[in-house]
Amino acid sequence: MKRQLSMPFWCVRSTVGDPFGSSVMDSITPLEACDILCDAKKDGLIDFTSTHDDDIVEWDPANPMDDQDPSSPCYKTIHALKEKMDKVGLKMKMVTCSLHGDTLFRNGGLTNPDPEIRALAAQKVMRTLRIGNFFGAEYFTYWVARDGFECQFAVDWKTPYKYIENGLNLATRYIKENKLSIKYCTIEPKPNEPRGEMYLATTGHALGLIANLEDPSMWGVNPELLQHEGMTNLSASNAAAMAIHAGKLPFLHIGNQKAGQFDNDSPTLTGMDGLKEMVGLVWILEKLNWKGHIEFDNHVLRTDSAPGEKNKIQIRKDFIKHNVDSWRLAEGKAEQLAGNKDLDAIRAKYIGKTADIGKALESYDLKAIQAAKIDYKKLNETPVANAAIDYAFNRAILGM
Ligand code: XLS
Ligand code: MG
Repeated sequence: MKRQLSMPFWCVRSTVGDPFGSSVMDSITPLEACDILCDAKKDGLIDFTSTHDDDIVEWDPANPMDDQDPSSPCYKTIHALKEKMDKVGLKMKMVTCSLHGDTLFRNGGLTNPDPEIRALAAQKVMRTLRIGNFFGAEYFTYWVARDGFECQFAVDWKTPYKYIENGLNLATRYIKENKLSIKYCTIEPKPNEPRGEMYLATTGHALGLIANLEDPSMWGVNPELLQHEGMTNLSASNAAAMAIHAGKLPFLHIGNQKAGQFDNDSPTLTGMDGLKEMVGLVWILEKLNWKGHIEFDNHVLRTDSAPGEKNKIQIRKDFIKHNVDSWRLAEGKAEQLAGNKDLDAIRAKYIGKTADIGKALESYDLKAIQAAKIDYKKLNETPVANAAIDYAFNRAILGM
């Protein structure tokens, strides 16, 4: 399936700094980023974009309603951006509140132990939701960011999950009470950032917490694959499959990652690892008939970044094209695999076996299950032969 694609403001505005070196690329303004994104829309590369509040407007904690004030820089900027986007039909699909950039939130945003800091985080979330509504955004994302800990003895363990629930319920109430455009919210889990631990480390953590929210039907997840699960050597395959099974995967964040390293955020399929895993992930999305969209969340390679006025636009344009082309490669290959009858036949030899006892298990027919006579020896002596399936897929992936 040819999926709709989104490229966020923050990926385009990134100047590609890291903890050991400052920015490589010259910075660009939100309006310059918007022009790059609008060109990508005109060129048929992307359909949507998304943003943190901080990617497009400054935050003044003393003026939390500035988005409503026509004389404020915030008001003027969001109107100027929307005018540009409307001209080319570029849609703001998702908004997310930055609770990581400002130093105030270094010990957490929604989970900060100080209620005044939590209140500022809540005000910032509400402003982000209003900005999202202004753009007609459909999704609000909560990424755990600094909601985590560097020292376990420094946490009042009775509170963090309660505070996250409070914060997310507040977002849902604000959306409903003000009838905002946002129709669904997502949690974006991540194991660490970059030190310590985050409270919602994985897709499973996020799905578990959703059950405790006031309105679980408003909340899903947007795992960032391969990066966030890969950081702790978890698989993208079961993260996506479990979220789809739960009916809670509206969109995915996509980029590349060498498993076990800190958030590489390499562009799609780019780098030493991950090609097979990405193709496998997209194949799973096809096989499960998943209908959601793809949002890139990665950055220009540090090597490919370069300072200089003339580079600052072109490198970012090339980055978008590279992401889109690479995604289409993975998507094309996954479609080939999913439509390949020979591969289906090889899989069918080993998986998808049916028997009456299967029905009994699914319908909880306890008597039939208890009474079933099953040939343990025969089953135990039958090799499973996953390698044969993998070999067939490897041949098809490598085109041989
Ligand atoms: C960082 C996250 C972040 C979210 C949006 O690792 O991917 O960029 O996607 O807040
Ligand atoms: Mg992300």
